[in-house]
Amino acid sequence: MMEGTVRTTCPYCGVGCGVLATPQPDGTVHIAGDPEHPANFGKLCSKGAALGETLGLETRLLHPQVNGKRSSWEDALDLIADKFSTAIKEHGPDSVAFYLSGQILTEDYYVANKLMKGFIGSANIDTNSRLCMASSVAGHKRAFGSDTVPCSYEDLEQADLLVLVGSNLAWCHPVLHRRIEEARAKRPQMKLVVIDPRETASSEGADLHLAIKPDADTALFGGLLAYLAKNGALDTDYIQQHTVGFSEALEAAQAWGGEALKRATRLSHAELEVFYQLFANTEKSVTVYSQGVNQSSQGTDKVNAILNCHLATGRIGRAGMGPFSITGQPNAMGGREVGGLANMLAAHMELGNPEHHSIVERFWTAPKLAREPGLKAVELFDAVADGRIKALWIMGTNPADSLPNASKVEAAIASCPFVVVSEVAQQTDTSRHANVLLPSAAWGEKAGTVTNSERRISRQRAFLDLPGEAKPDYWQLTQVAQRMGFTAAFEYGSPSDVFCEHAKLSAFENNGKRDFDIGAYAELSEEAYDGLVPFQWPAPDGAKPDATHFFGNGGFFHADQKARFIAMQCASTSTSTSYDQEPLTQSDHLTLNTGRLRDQWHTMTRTGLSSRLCGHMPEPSLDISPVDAEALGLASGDIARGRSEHGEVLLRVVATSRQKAGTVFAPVHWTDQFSSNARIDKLVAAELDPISGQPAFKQSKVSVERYAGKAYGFAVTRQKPEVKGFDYAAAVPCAGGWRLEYAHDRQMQHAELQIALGLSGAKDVQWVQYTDSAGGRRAAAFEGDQLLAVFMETAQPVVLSRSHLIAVFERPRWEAADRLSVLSGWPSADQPAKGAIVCSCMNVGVYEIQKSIAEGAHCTNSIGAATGAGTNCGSCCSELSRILHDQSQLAAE
Ligand SMILES: Nc1nc2c(c(=O)[nH]1)N[C@H]1C(S)=C(S)[C@@H](COP(=O)(O)OP(=O)(O)OC[C@H]3O[C@@H](n4cnc5c(=O)[nH]c(N)nc54)[C@H](O)[C@@H]3O)O[C@H]1N2
Ligand SMILES: Nc1nc2c(c(=O)[nH]1)N[C@H]1C(S)=C(S)[C@@H](COP(=O)(O)OP(=O)(O)OC[C@H]3O[C@@H](n4cnc5c(=O)[nH]c(N)nc54)[C@H](O)[C@@H]3O)O[C@H]1N2
Ligand code: SF4
Ligand SMILES: [Mo]
Repeated sequence: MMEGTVRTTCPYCGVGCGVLATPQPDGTVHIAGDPEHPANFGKLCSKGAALGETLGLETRLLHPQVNGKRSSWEDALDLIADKFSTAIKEHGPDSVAFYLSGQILTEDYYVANKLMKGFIGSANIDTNSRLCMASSVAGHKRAFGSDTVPCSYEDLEQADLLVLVGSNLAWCHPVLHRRIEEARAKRPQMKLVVIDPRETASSEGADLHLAIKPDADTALFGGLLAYLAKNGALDTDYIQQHTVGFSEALEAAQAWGGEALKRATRLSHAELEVFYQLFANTEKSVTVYSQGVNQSSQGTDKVNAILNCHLATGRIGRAGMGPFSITGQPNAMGGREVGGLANMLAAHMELGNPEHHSIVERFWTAPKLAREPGLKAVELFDAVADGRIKALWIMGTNPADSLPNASKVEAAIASCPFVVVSEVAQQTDTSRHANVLLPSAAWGEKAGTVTNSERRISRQRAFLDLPGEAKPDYWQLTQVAQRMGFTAAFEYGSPSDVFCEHAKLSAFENNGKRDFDIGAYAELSEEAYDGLVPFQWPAPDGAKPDATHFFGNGGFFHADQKARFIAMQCASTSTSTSYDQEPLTQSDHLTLNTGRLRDQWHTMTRTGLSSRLCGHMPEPSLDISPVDAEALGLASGDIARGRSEHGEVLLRVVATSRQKAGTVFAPVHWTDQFSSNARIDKLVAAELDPISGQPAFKQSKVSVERYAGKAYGFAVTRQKPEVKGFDYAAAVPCAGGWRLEYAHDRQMQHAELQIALGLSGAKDVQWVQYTDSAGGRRAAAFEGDQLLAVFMETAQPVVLSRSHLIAVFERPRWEAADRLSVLSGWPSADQPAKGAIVCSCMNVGVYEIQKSIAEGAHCTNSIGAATGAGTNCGSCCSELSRILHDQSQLAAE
């Protein structure tokens, strides 16, 4: 390791990669993968590799604020304690709430949960994990009696069949995807099946892609269960010894005849047969699933349909086998472990279970233990909207953007009498409505632990000083708790005190009765905590269990130690009747699917700071099938208005055969901070899974129509543009400044544009401009010899080389004679254009990749050799394959 290097863990996805961070003398931080971390063995994806570019303080919240004015910590904390105490006194404990995040650390989470459930006496503490993992939690608990993920990452490499259901692993868990790719390269017999309504980077290299009808997963896995029974692929011993309810589940699954199954899934007999046969014949099978499963009004049923098939074949808890719910956020698992959901207690104990109440009550010496479940995320914000919640504390999440029916949620937050937001970013769509803003310590400044998808607990360590007056989240909570009168229970000297207490509680009166036990870590010294090496649970005190799997020999956590099969009434899949009409070309019948892009993280407060990451997909897009696009008069590059009964957005159209007719796809990432009108959750209805309370984010009914603007522009500016004034606008950083795409219903006045382009502060602006014969405008603003902004605007979507204009912008000085050349919009013949950036690490564009293929590159390696693309983190390799594939098809035509 380099001198000064600190071992820590990536703050993004649930893979939980180990990171080596080395602060440099010039203030930058060198970032590398930790070769010793068992999640990534040195690898990082594009987001992890760019962490060093997101540590700047320009957009950080650095001081507490009360009602928009800077305040001292003392005053802010006193005020919070007073408002919470008053609300509790006047309206009872259920009039206050915490809304937290799978991105805060276990220590933060533990303190918040203890304060709310043990001392305030309410269970109104929920988190964005409700939007993320709640259906998996509910499915696990129904089947296993506990929220246990039975697999480890090694299983992914040891399997002979991997089934990805509703998971775009290549973009959302890229390092796991790379590990799988490498395992497949070594063992080509290993098969990969992807079940996803659209083609994705993950389906690119799959042996089989089932473009299933949205939400038909319960039917698909019900059909599989029936097939396994019919074809002698059951493990009858396992079923007999370790489970109950098999015959009822099978009977329900058998209700699906061949035709009904085909109609429900929109898959052919051949497709179903190939998948079912593969699964039946491959003992070492792992089913990986994520939001295409969880985020559905039948998410819990989908989970149990998958678990049923693994229980029926006894393929669980052995090497290379099992159902594997992959978590999204870096500490989604830690949040579940401390009980940070409204329907859990602590350390995987339950509300509503008197024995558990007693354990936790005595352990905490809790004066007022909550015994009933609290409000789940969507209900919680309903209660904010109708005035039941008088004081709300939001920490590490941005609900004004990420909850369904986002405009309503934002209005609810705005109307709440008292809102605290703990944030690292100066302004978010949520924090603009806060009464009190608390500056939180960010990644690299705070210390604690996170648990990744395979139950591995790793340390996050600080390698930077706390900037401004920022303070860790757990500290903020302890200070308020103490001011509310709960001094003794919240006197922690450091995160390690919190961690040890959490570990102790996990072991307290446990004796193997509860899955979550990390008693071996209950007595860590400060030094031992500092040096903690990543470990997997269970880790009870005393003998370390030899296996890292659960349930290979039964041992479930229901009272009889047996797993439950769940009988799913297959009729439940027919609720989504609109999918039966195909192809769906009626504009008011499109199903909106939403999800993630490779290089952005959620609401972009951090990844939106890296120009490299922002180069990948710089606009809020709407993927639509060519059939629907044609029917609606839309072409790629147009702007479309998406509308539901809850709101509307404007998005850039991408017509692509990856999208099936009747469905559209939009990314989740865009907020008012980067776009004028693209917050996708404004469209999404708050339809919930009745068991888990998780919203159905992937199946909204929307209409789509062409937006007929009068002016379409592209600009590059030095200062952050003001996106608000445009109908459509998206602005992200690029090398040397900001890139802006916009569309408006009229040509803007020059003065308006000047403001929008961030030029209002510039003193001596000189414009170079011309208007072409079609009325298009091109202009560049200079101050002295510096280029401040350049824009090109036409009556139709702008065709020009964006990458060229961005490159032009990087030139430090402009002589008067050269200035007009800025306005050409295309590079001269000796400077080839890059095209849209595909490889963000090496800054390689699609034109360069296409050129290398035309010149003979025939695989991702040879593209890499010619252009550098894919040679660093490898996150773009599936896109390179896609370009190769498309290009070779073109050549064959
Ligand atoms: N780059 C990046 N990575 C991330 C994140 C990020 O913001 N950016 N966020 C992290 C978080 S918190 C999470 S939760 C994970 C999410 O990780 P994923 O679940 O892999 O990501 P999504 O893109 O939300 O959705 C996955 C897929 O589900 C498919 N799908 C939609 N409906 C259905 C259906 O009915 N059935 C099936 N079988 N599939 C369906 C979608 O088409 C989509 O491709 O990613 C994590 N990783
Ligand atoms: N339509 C649709 N909507 C979705 C989804 C979908 O697939 N489709 N997915 C859902 C899912 S799975 C998820 S997980 C959510 C994610 O949605 P959110 O949780 O709302 O999104 P983030 O941008 O991750 O919000 C994290 C916030 O915490 C701040 N932050 C970062 N570090 C710290 C810290 O250390 N302390 C504090 N206090 N704050 C910090 C960040 O600046 C940011 O504002 O979105 C959900 N919404
Ligand atoms: S895969 Fe990427 S985002 Fe996820 S933990 Fe690893 S480096 Fe971070
Ligand atoms: Mo998530």
